[in-house]
Amino acid sequence: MTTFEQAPIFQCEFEDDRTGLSKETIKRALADNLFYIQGKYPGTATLNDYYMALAYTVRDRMLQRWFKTTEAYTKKGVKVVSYLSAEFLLGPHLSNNLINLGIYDLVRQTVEETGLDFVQLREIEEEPGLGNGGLGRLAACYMDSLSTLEIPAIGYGIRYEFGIFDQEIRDGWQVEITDKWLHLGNPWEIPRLEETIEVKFGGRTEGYYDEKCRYRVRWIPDKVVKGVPYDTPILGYRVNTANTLRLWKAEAPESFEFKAFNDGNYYGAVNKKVVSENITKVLYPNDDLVQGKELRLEQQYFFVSCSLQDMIRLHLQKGETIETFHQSFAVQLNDTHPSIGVAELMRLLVDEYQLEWDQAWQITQNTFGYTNHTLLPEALEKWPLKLFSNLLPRHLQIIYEINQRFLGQVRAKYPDDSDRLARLSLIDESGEKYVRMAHLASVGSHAINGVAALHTELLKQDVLRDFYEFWPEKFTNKTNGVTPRRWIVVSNPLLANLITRKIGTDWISHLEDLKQLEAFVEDAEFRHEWRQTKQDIKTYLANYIKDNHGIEVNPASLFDVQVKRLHEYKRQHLNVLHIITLYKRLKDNPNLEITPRTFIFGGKAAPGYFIAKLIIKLINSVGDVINNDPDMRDRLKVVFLPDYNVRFGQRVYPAADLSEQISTAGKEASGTGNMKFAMNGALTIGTLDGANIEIREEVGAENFFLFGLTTEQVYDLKSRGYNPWDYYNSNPQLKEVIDLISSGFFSHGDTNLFRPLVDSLLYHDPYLLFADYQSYIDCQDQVNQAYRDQEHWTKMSILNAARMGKFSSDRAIKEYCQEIWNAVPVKIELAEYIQARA
Ligand code: PLP
Ligand code: NBG
Repeated sequence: MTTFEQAPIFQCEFEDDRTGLSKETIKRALADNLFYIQGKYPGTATLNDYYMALAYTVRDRMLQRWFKTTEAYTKKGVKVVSYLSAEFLLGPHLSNNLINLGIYDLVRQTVEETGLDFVQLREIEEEPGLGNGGLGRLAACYMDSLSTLEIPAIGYGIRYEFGIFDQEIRDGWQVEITDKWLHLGNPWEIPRLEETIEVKFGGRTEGYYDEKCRYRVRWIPDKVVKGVPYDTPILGYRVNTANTLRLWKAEAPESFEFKAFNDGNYYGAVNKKVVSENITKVLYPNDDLVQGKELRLEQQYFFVSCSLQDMIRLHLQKGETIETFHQSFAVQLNDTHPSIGVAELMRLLVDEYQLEWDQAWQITQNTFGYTNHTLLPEALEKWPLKLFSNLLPRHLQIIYEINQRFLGQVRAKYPDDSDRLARLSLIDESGEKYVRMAHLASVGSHAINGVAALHTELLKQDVLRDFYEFWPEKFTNKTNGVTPRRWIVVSNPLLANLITRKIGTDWISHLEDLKQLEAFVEDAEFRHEWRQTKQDIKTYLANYIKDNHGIEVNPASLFDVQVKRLHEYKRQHLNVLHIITLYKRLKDNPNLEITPRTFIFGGKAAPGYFIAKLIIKLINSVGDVINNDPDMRDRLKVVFLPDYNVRFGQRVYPAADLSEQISTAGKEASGTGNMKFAMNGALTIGTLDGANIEIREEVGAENFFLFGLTTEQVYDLKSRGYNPWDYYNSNPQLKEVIDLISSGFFSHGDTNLFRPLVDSLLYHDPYLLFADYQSYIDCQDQVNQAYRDQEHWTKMSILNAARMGKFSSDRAIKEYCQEIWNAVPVKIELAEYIQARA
């Protein structure tokens, strides 16, 4: 027998008994983690301690995969997709990881055998809310698909200490509460202190001649900040790939300045540290709006510089030379937030690695792809020149150089077109000067894409028209998608089970297989099960609402749901106009037969967006009146559920009968909530906007409730001169509804409360609610009729889910891989004896 002293030191590989998946090893790991990591034993452990022990137990089972994945990517010739995004709205990790590992039931049973309540532990997890909405959630779905498809990938972003605020509703108003998601620790991440990177800010530049007498520029910054990477494994579904999400935290280079400290200036000494660390303190809580704050540009540059330096380091570690950088990394810019990367990569290549400009430019253009996510002018980022040059003086010079060369090309193609030059320039000189970030991204990328077919067309015709005329070949469409793992399997296990009983499990990674469900549409038994499943999920939600918000809702009523960020273009207030219309009808005619409905809302408003906050107040005020009016009985209910986030989405999408996707045509780039609803068997009432159009094409026009003006009609009406008064004066029903709000009926007689909202509609109505009102009401009446025929409704519901294959993020990621990134799968192999255990 070998003794301890005789044991060969490196014989033990990384695998140990904790990688086993038997109940016994899981129980042992739970106990060990509780004791050795949390430092607790069952007598003193809190619920959170148990959750942490469970999370570590699950993470341990991912580490081997993670380690093997990282190792495989260090090989020469492997191209890695680098997804640069200021937001990743991940949602809770635990359930998703259990599903992807294939051990959800096993772990749940094991946990329960130890006497713990699995659901309670699952629900205690704080979700990382590191994003505002659709854009950040898309990044999270794409990370899931990249791993599931075994594509080498790394997500780069910011580790905000405070993510999107928590929302409370007090007296009907939104109140913002700081999101302290890290306060009890984050078991899913591992800091990699040894891979810290330095980022420079401010200062000045100076020219010099290098040893070959070439003119060069160097940047002398006045501040340096450290970027510390925190890594989270992102596991694919039932594969061994675990890609990395690397989020950067800002730290001061030294804890504090000893000189100032010794001189007695204690506050001065720590101040620098505080200022540096502010960079990653908080997520800007704006969706589809930019604020132009210096700290925001600092955040963007900080994470982009850390990430590009990190990529270059990884590339050189493979033994490659800098000239082949673009063969190692395909970098995608998730909107313009990381677009400063174009100038930063040029700076790194030219100033730090001493490449010639033309070669550096070729590498840069080959590296980047740019995804645009918005058509709203207020969301297109531009930075005042002064602010930009103070923070990034070298980058401004580089941008000028890029611009001069680019405009030279434009001039060659369009010799006497100074208007075009001004429109295309990276610098907006029409008034105060700005750097236009969408232009920088477009010039510096080899591919530009929109996120739904209509959106891409509108980019070509409007927002990026001049770029399209100049480089038509750069433009492609990549319609968004969402991951069925989180948005069906994790969030709707009842439906997932029903589907699986009929068609097996392949649909989970090949969503187009849901088509097979069409064969059962005429099967009355199946329809019954489908309807019953929806009913059960609605009952869960109804109980949840009752327990947590004290509102009784009727699970047999039609659940009409609008959950998304509050924004005028998304038109939650159009939905309210419909609710008031129904209310009026019932008041005027108490015995009217109507389809009972529960209107469910959720969503956060940007803290500075007054009208959006007033819309929340209006929803709650209308709800108060309706929910307390005995005439409404069980027929109408209005609930605004606070703090809409990923976890909440998982609860509510599956329970919806009707999905409200009612934005003004031409305003919603794509939408992804629309996809989550339809996959879970909700029918959509929607305009021809964003991905609604493609959803309707897939599910069939007869299974979709369409209303409203088209984008063309919207443009046309606006160009003819839109006057909301015309609609108000000619539509008595609309007039009644608006007058009721104005009269103070929903505001205890206060006629001023909703005046800003009503006036905005009467005098401007920029999102054409009045123009679409009647068409919306008529369409809602059709919904009522349709819902009465439950058999037919169920058929439509099944067909919606069955035809949603296109909207898997797996399909979207395959398109990006083939048409933009040129990336291919790499199979990750585990050690044989681990595979045998798994
Ligand atoms: N916020 C959360 C938490 C989500 O899950 C989603 C879904 O995609 C969104 C926002 C975006 O919703 P929508 O596409 O309806 O704007
Ligand atoms: C949002 C769009 C949505 C779209 C998501 C994801 C921004 C800037 N844009 O329509 O408004 O679904 O991006 O592409 O958040």
